[in-house]
Parts: sequence; structure tokens; C-alpha cells
Amino acid sequence: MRSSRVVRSFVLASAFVTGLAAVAPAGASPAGTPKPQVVKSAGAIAPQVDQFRSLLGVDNGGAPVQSTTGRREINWDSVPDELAAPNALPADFFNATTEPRARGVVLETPGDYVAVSAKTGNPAGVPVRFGDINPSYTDTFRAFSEERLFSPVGSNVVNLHFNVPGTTTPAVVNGFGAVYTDVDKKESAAFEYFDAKNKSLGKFAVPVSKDGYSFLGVAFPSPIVARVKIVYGNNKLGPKDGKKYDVAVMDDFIYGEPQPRT
Ligand SMILES: [Ca+2]
Ligand SMILES: [Ca+2]
Repeated sequence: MRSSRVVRSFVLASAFVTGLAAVAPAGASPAGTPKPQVVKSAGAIAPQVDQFRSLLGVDNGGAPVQSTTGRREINWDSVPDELAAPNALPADFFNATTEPRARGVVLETPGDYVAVSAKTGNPAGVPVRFGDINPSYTDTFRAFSEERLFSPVGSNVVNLHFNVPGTTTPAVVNGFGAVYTDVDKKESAAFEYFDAKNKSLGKFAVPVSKDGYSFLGVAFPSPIVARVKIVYGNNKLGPKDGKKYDVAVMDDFIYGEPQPRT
């Protein structure tokens, strides 16, 4: 049960969020789940991305240092060419023990592997924005931060697990949000949040933005998220984006500071 003080804080925070941007009521949380704040936007998403950053707190960077507050981010742009498309990105690339890769994230897919897209001027001449998988993607997808994007290959699902940065100690976070590019169909892209007992905390659809950007961020009142199941469009990368298939990929990930599970 929430105290009245906590409820009041939440109402005030919700008003703050509503005053700035498009905010949807969660709606999708199972009964008994702490009610999250949902920040989402399509098109010109930069204000909502910054709003979600503010909700989570200061950027703690990529050092193997524990903090009880703040957030971490991954924008994929510093991944070296040899670990970018057409090659796999190691699932634990951002769970290293040293700075700047100690960000407490492990990325698993039921498909073949996870990948970041190639960068302009790469020595092997690999097309940018996953044009190596389908040439049309270079035109279809847009980068929000610098040009590397992220996607699973061989599946349209990624399971994101959190560790205490720099360690293999399982962790929980108070929120996760991310940028998508080219979500064409309603509810074809979504995040589902799970607690440490693998109980769903709710599933939230990413807003549609054809040929553009979408942002969805969900922040819970305390660190309870152990896993986020991310669904990318309604098909894995490969077919041309069109009436039948909606392929979508992601750019920046923003999440609460991973905390040891209690
Ligand atoms: Ca990027
Ligand atoms: Ca699409």
C-alpha cells in the first residue's frame, strides 16, 4: 500500500509529465503492480527523451561504480567496426568490468545474435543502417544519436537483463526507455517489463511514427525491473518494410541505475 505522501508525489510528478508532453496512462499494468509513469512520443521526440532522462536522474556514464541514484545510457556509437554489422555484437559488450563499457546490460535474443549497424567510412564498405541485410533499410531507418543503430538478427525479440555495472551480480532498475525508428503499425513494437521473480509488470506499445522516430519510457516508483522484453516490429530484419511487414530498429537506450536485488 502506498502512503498518502507517496501518492501525492506521484500525482505531482504525473502533472509535471503531462504538462510537458504526450503521456499515456499505463493501462497495461497487471493488478497489484506499482503504477509507473509512461513517457512517450512520436515524431519530434527530443523533449520527451530529455524528460525521461530527468525523471531517472543524472547520467552515471560507463564506469564500474555503484550508485543509488541516476541513470545509464547506451547509444551504440562507440562500438568498434569489427563488432558492428555484418558481425555480431557480443551480448555482454555493455557489461564489461572497465570503463566505458561497464553499463550493466546483457542483451539476449532467441534469434541468431544482436547487432549494431555499420558506420559511414567503415573499412569493409558495409552499408549503413542495416543496409547489409536489406538495401532498402539504409533509406528506411534514421539514427537519433550518432549513426549506429541496434537490432536483433534472426528474431524480432531481445531480452534485456541488468547487472550491477562492472559485475555479474543481477540487478534491478526503476525504469527503461528507448528510441525506435520506423514503427509503422500500432502495437507492433512494445516493451514488457518483468520483476526478479519473472512476473510481468506490464506491456506497453511504442507509438507509431512512419519513417520517423518513436520514444517510449516507463519509470516505476522503485527499482523492480529485472528484465525488459523488447519486440521490434512484427518481423525480424530481412523482408522489405511494407504493408505486410513492419520492421523497426532502435537507437538510444536510457535506464535507471542498476541496483543489487534485495
Ligand atoms: Ca546511435
Ligand atoms: Ca517499419
